Amino acid sequence: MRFDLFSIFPEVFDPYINLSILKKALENQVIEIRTFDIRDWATDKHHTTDDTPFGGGGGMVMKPEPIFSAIEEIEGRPPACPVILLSPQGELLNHQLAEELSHEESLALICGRYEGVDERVLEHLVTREISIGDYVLSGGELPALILIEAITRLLPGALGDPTGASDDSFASGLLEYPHYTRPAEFRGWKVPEVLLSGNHREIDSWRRKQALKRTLLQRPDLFDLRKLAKGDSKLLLELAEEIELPAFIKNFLGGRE
Ligand code: 9D3
Repeated sequence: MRFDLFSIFPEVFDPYINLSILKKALENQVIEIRTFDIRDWATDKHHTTDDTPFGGGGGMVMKPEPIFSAIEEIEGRPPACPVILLSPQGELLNHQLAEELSHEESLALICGRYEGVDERVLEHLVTREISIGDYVLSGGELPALILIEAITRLLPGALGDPTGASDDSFASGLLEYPHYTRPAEFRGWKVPEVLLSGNHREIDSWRRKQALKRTLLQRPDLFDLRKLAKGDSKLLLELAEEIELPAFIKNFLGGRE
């Protein structure tokens, strides 16, 4: 899969790209990343990429011409791939969106700066607008790297591990169970007995119950009744004795008795 990054700060990508999982995926030719400086397509003497907003008000707006020229020269006119603008107004990135985009051959990612981008870029060039969450950043560069990493992890061969990302927590709709490693006792805090038992049926059941419990307590919004497995009703009934279950879980359990 190819990612083409368009930014006025293309140099910020290199240090992160050449690390970690992205580096491995690049070496294994699972992905290709090209970075482009939008400034290279600005035609005036000072290579201007921004200007003051029509109608007044503070801040600067990214000019349309250099962005159109850059994207059309690299991706064709009209572009042959999805053109994504990273923006605070976009749809929120999640596992499902990353999974959907992982099936594309190629993506063009535009990283905005300043107060925003001239609306004609959104109307006539961009096919999709994506945000990474409801907080203010200074530009789309870090969001673009986050999007690339989230997608790359889902590509076959990107993780050294043959199981890949299929059992990743957000694919299952549940948060992960608690993890422990040696020592079995640290400052008097013991690892749960069941994990030392060697009984893998019991361990699997304990982990599943903990994953259900955590999700219900910390991220009930993630909980998807359609993704529940066979033994889960029994585990949820046990959890009803330990925590106050959300109403939708009580209804679900009630409806099965
Ligand atoms: C002050 C009003 N802001 C609108 C919410 C203006 C504004 C804030 C931040 C305009 C641009 C930006 C720069 N941010 C991004 O380009 C961005 C972003 C983000 O700030 N948060 C979450 N995801 C993203 S993706 C791109």
